[in-house]
Amino acid sequence: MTESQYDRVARDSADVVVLGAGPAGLVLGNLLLRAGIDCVVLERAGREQLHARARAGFLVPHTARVLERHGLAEGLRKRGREHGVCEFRTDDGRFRLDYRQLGRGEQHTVYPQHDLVADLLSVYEAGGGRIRFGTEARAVSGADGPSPIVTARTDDGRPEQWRGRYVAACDGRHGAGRRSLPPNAVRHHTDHGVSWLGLLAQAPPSLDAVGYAVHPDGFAGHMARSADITRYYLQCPADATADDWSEEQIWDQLSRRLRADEYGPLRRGPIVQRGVVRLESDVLEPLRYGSLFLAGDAAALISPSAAKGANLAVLEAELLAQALTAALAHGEAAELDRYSERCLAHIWRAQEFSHWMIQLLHAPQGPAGTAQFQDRLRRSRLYALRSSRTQQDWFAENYVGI
Ligand code: RFL
Repeated sequence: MTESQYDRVARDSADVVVLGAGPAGLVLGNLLLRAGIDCVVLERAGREQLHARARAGFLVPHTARVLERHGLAEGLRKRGREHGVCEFRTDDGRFRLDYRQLGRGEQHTVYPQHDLVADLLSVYEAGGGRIRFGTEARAVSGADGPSPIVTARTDDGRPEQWRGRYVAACDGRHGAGRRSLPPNAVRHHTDHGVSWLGLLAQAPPSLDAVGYAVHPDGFAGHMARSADITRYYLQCPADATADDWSEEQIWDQLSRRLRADEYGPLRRGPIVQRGVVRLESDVLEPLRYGSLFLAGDAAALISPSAAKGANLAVLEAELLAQALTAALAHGEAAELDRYSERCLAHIWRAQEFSHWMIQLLHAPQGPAGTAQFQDRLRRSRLYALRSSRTQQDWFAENYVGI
């Protein structure tokens, strides 16, 4: 950039520059705002896009408690629905786990992620929070010093620079936070070798439970989202594209795998959203690089098999807000030093359980002999889950815990 171009770059500052307005960025933004910390949120998408992005729905009790604790739970309290039963459908019949009666006796709250994002945004803006839509962070530089700089570009092509004392990268797995890490950053990554066709159907739920179908044709899942929207998953080939199936084929496959003939028909309706999700996981270690901190999917990507991603994002955002507040308002930096370690303990626990779920729900791949052996292990795992109270308590604690 020449000097005259540099002069035309809009420059601004905030104590904390937050990248991304997903659950992580907006919980963090709200908590900083409440604590009187000067912050700004830079978001690549427009407001309408944020309101329309349907993703997660199952929130664990810890997430509800965080939102409640900070006055962010009004929508969740009014429109969220409690949910505490899952049903497995297998070759050996079906069984239900009422996890409200197991483990710690806790349950999920079903509340669509885009509604949560809309709530967080409206509280943030009502409190005077600064947010810049249509502003894509390109890079973070100077994170090894006291005033990191975020280089950004607006939708209409204008370059911007934001100087902060800290940068919180909450901009997901493809964001600028990850792209700006030093070469010594460690990324533990695994591809689980499984793809799902993720579907949103404009149809009421077909079961009064989360449905997990373990079928020779592949996994199928059923999760209520609201009275008239249901999320379904269909395991699909790795090279599949979202449009490979007609709506009729999708419903036929879902019915077959969820064994509708035996257990009752599915309530069909138009498929309003579809996309292929590759089940991958990764964890960045550490989550801090000088004055740059990672949270949410930017810190660790987790496969949706155990519905933990948005919940981890909220947990990390609260820990980061506490640590940044201690540093900026009270001059205590110890919590910032502990942030990475504290989050990683939760992240790895969630990764392990999510990995266990993947192994439970999908036929193993690989050479025939090994795959057969693994398949027997999987059946044994299902049997233990069906018959052992100890195993069920362990499942429940991990399923709704974080
Ligand atoms: P998000 O939600 O991706 O938000 C990141 C934001 O950053 C913006 N952004 C940028 N902004 C500025 N500059 C850049 N360079 C930027 N790059 C990106 C994006 O526009 C976006 O607004 O990340 P965050 O906040 O970390 O939250 C993570 C969760 O969204 C994610 O983990 C969950 O959706 C995962 N997940 C689920 N998690 C649950 O806890 N329970 C569930 O039931 C659940 N179901 C799911 C899921 C994820 C799914 N997909 C799409 C993989 C179901 C599915 C199908």
